[in-house]
Amino acid sequence: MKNSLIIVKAQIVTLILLCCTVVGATAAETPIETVMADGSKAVILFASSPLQAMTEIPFTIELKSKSGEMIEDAELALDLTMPFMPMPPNNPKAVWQDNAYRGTAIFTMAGAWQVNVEVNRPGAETEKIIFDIEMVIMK
Ligand SMILES: [Cu+2]
Repeated sequence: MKNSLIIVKAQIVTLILLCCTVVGATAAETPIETVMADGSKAVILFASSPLQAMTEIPFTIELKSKSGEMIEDAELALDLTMPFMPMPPNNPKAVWQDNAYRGTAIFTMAGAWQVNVEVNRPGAETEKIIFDIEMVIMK
């Protein structure tokens, strides 16, 4: 009786582990952080991993103030480029919706990329932040 209980418990644990693995595999994301001028954190989260060229990749950007509050009133201007070569303009929109700035990016080449973001807030100077992307892979 005791043994069968242990077996059932082991099966439940295995099932939970399996579920977590499957969920983890489908929920692959690429988060990249950078720091704003006042030391607060900015995060861009791409909805896939690894990042693949010539693919529409939804992303969210979260900006926090130094006190930890979410910045919701910014206008963002994005410029996607590669650090080691000139690239044609690539300026996806990122609009505030459901607690984050949301948009869709397409990286037109494999390699290292940069997401340059101009943050414009009412009554504040424009701030420029850069997210460094180590690698976008070929499709
Ligand atoms: Cu390039």
